[in-house]
Amino acid sequence: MKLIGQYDSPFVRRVAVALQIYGIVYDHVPWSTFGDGDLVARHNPLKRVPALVLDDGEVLIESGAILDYLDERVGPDRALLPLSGAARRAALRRIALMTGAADKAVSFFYAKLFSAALAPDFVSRCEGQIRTALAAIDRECGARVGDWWHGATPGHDDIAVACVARFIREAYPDLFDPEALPALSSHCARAEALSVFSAVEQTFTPPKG
Ligand SMILES: N[C@@H](CCC(=O)N[C@@H](CS)C(=O)NCC(=O)O)C(=O)O
Repeated sequence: MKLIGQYDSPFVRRVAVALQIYGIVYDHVPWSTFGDGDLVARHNPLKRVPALVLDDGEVLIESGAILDYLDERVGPDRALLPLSGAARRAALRRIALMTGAADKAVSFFYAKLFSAALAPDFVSRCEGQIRTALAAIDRECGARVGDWWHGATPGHDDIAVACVARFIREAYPDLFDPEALPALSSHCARAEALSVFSAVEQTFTPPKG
């Protein structure tokens, strides 16, 4: 199995952390979607990462779909999402909030990189959406009992929160004030201290426009 993409992508990293937790061995192919765009496109016509190439050559794209496959592969007892009910819906909502914030943050970053000027209303809308998503997840972290949402080890929602928060903190330091986001910052520190996170980390490097 090969995981394509660099670990400064929160989408690639959330798959990589899950692979570490599952104990699945894989080859990491750290292609950049810009510098290695043509290589990435051979596996994903959208020229996006992550892409997971299975041993029989099948290629999975989209982090949520990849994790869905991996949960199925390890089986219900080791899946990193509650299997049903309110706990599953809440976890999926947290994941949607954070991956949505990451989608916004990534496309806003590209817009700034490739555009000579952006309309101020667009800038404040994007920045506002990122800020309010972070504030909402900070409140959820603060209301949680225990270190993680589903027991003793991180689930897909815990992982998405930590990976996306780190990406936003590095790509938009002005939008991430640790003092204003205390519960989220504690969550990130707890996650980053785990070997399953530190084994797959890379400081954000902006693409060259
Ligand atoms: N929704 C996708 C988002 C993936 C994504 O946006 N990846 C970024 C890297 S952080 C990318 O490949 N960007 C290149 C591009 O969109 O041109 C997922 O969950 O996998």
